[in-house]
Amino acid sequence: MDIKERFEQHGQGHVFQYWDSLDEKERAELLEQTSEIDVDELDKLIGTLSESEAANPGINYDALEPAPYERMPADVASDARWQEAKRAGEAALRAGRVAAFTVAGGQGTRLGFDGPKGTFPITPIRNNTLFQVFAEKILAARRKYSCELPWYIMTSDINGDATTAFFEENDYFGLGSDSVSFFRQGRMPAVGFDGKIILESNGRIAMSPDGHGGSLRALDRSGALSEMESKGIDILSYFQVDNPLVQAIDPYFIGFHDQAGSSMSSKMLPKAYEKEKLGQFCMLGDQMQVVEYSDMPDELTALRDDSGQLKFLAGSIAVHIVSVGFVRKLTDKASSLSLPFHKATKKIPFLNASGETEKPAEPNGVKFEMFVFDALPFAENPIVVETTRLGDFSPVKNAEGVDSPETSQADQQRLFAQWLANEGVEVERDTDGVPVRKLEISPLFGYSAESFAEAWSGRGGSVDLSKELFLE
Ligand code: UD2
Repeated sequence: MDIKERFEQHGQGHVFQYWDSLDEKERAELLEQTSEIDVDELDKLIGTLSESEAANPGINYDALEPAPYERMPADVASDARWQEAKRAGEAALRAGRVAAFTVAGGQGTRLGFDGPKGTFPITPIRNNTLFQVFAEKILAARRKYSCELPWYIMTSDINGDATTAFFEENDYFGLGSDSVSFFRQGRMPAVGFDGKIILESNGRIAMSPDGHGGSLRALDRSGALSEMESKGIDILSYFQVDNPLVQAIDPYFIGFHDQAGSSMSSKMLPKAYEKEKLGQFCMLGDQMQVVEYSDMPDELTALRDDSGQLKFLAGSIAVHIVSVGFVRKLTDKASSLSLPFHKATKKIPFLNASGETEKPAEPNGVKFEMFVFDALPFAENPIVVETTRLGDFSPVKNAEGVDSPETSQADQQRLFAQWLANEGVEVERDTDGVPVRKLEISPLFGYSAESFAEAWSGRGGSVDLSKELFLE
């Protein structure tokens, strides 16, 4: 059936109302936009417009319990269980079963940075970008485990071209262009409260990225999933573009996941304070679920156990291992599994009666997004593994204040100082624990406490601590 007819049948024919006045380029663009829209899916979403905006409208909060997690022992090196997991993870890496996967489709609006977020400079001395930090972590793991370890990066319509151009310009940071793949996430149209798709100009629909949950179907649509299957890759190490401290490739985490036969595993941090903006790992009956911080009722967030510790302690830092077979299952057209869409009421620029694009003063419609952690209720044996804050998490979200470039650089340097201290080298620190003189360690030298210790012992010699220190 003709695409225009299909939209008309679904009450969305107005998106083509200016067709006759559009030039060829505009027509092609509109056809591209409309071909991305699944009108049946959209009908269902429009049917929910009058329902609550809560991301998990059906959740029975009274039945919500904290999810169990694998606690990190004080001394990982002498813990038999953790060492066994590490061996399993390293074996999977050596066998070439692992790929890295970064979601980098977001817009970085809060950071106020004009460009793909991964191109933001973040290291304290060299000002290396987020993408370079991850690239070096992946390169280091490739060297250590002699494996291909390809890297898949999800971009979006907004930043896809700029991202690939950036990798080209930087010669793929030594990874080789054939082992770094980019694909774009899907888009969703914004709709008004009346259920009509919003036009932002006479030839353009207001569309936005479909959320990081869209990464699963984009993996399938782009052919990345089939490519992994043909290469024997069954483990995806998933992380967000905004977190330079992430252990992009963590053999312990991979090992726990593999040993448990889990389809999706996650890392947790004990929340630093009640209202920390982290999703919450919960159980609803026998299903694991992340409840986003904004949806968690205050009474639950505030609950404490007898020892005074938060009852809902396990915060999600958006670091997962996802099995490739699970992504295949979730994206299989024949399966009835699908991630729910979350609704967000927004001010969406629209085409006004005088034919101009107008920015509304009040919210005028709804955007739809999927969240990757909504796959957890479908997962078999999902496990949650504890990590340390400095060892895995210091995101760059805001231009200033909490989770900003300043806090992230301070955390990077705290971590590097800790690695040096483990080897008996004390750098001078201020009262906040941040080194007084700048400190940076390239992931190619060390990307974890253990890899740093190995490199340090092999290096020999001393370092000059009277000035800033960069190790690579
Ligand atoms: C996310 C989690 C939160 C916590 C926190 C840790 C959600 C809803 N919340 O919060 O629970 O774990 O991270 O840092 O995820 N992205 C895309 N495409 C999109 C939207 C986002 O690729 O359409 C990427 C984006 O580039 C970024 C990541 O997803 O890498 C996180 O997105 P965000 O900044 O919207 O998530 P945030 O900080 O609200």
